[in-house]
Amino acid sequence: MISLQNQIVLITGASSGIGTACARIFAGAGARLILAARRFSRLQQLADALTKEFNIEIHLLELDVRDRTAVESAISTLPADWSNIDILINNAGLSRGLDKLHEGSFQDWEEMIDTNIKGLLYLTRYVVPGMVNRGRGHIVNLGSIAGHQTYPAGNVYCATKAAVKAISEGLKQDLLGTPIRVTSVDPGMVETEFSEVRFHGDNERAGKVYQGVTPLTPDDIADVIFFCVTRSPHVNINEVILMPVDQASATLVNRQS
Ligand code: NDP
Ligand code: 8X3
Repeated sequence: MISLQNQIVLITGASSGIGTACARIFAGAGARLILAARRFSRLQQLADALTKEFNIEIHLLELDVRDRTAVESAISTLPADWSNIDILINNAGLSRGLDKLHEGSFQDWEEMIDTNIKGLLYLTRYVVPGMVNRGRGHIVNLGSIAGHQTYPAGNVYCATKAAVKAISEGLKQDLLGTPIRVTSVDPGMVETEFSEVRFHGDNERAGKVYQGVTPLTPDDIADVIFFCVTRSPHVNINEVILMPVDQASATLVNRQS
């Protein structure tokens, strides 16, 4: 197992769910954290709590990953002692709507494609060249079982996660010959703000997604990511698919009524 003490870890989507859980587990290991999201006040609260508890250094980025110029500027203007990013966790992402394709909302599609595919590509494109130059680094992408199995009305969200799968595989191939590692962590059902966001703030509908099942928690995912990045430097975990015991596929869920 390798130490994360003083390693620089950039986590996108750190203001909620899996990203917040990642920030906590990496803070506990003594990493230096760059936390990015649009909701800056949430990042500030998280940073205050983690700094107090773990006495680590944190740098915050108020960033919309869909904005390529903003991503370029955020990465290129990092203070010198924050610029050598060791681990990039491309976690920012969302689903919008659960509609038949022929009835879908253009705005929902664009938001998912711009965030889950283009945002992830922008971060990767601006961070990875530094890793290549330094000869060290690890990229962890948040995929999903939705990238392996398309489910009814999942259409565009599933397509974005299938794209993440292809991008992770392509990046691994393109980095062959370097020591840089690439991992895709692909969960099933995790209880976060994900469903509230998918249903545009309809909390009642969101709650029903997790009714009668024991879903994964954000900490479960952070734990797996932590495992992947702390293996010996010659080990690359390409892909991890994990789901709750109560789930067997994107559509097969065991609910206690
Ligand atoms: P949450 O809604 O709890 O968190 C999503 C995070 O993404 C937030 O911090 C949000 O921050 C950030 N985000 C969204 N859009 C942008 C943007 N344009 N720019 C910057 N940050 C953005 O959901 P999860 O924690 O569940 O989701 C994290 C990842 O895990 C996503 O990629 C999701 O697809 C994936 N995933 C989730 C599963 C689940 O069941 N929950 C299962 C499989 C994969 P802010 O709004 O402050 O910008
Ligand atoms: C989130 C899991 O099954 O809701 O990626 O698409 S699912």
